Amino acid sequence: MTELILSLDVLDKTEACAIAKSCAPYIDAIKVGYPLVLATGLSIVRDLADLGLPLIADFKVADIPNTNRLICEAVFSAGFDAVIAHGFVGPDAARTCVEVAHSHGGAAYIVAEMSHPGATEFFHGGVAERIAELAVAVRADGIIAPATRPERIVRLREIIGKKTIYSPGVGAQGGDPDAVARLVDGIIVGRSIYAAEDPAAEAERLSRIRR
Ligand code: O7E
Repeated sequence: MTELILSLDVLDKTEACAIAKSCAPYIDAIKVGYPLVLATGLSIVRDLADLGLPLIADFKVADIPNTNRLICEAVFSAGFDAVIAHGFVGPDAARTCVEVAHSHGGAAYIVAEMSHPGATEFFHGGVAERIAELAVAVRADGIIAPATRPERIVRLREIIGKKTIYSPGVGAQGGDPDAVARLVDGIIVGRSIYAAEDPAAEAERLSRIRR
């Protein structure tokens, strides 16, 4: 079954908690990134933890190994269950994120290719493939691949095999959830849910998408 991950990119704590609570029966995890954490502080993690869903820290960690370690330790100490890191920083820096995640019993996912139009400038031409290979080499739990380019998901799947693929870019960015869901382990959805008139109804609709 393809997971549905809510990307909770709202800026108000009360609104974030209300949306998360109403969608909770239909989603498998919540992705929290810079917009929400910078607006509300890390305490949002404790507020959301009450829902009992895995919390994924989308900080796209991309620094030297020591700084990556400090960031990831803070992520897991705050109560997150998983972290998302960039792979273009190289194997030592990416491996650090994976090691810290695993030492906390958590998971680490590496961004192989991004979903926006400009991402093709640097990720295409073999780079995304190399990052996917790196994700395998550093024993990451999976990769992030673009729902806006299903053919690229297919290509990256060839490299990573059965590892998890989480895919953002459906809905607001144009990706078709029906086409993508059968290719990946989870779709990441933000605006289509949280900006909907009835976020819970939209989450429920998307949750019915199965491989
Ligand atoms: O377009 P939306 O509103 O459905 O939101 C998509 C979310 O996924 C948003 O938080 C954005 O920052 C994130 N995202 C992408 O849209 N494209 C990517 O290539 C990568 C991510 C991302 O989350 O990376 C880590 C999973």
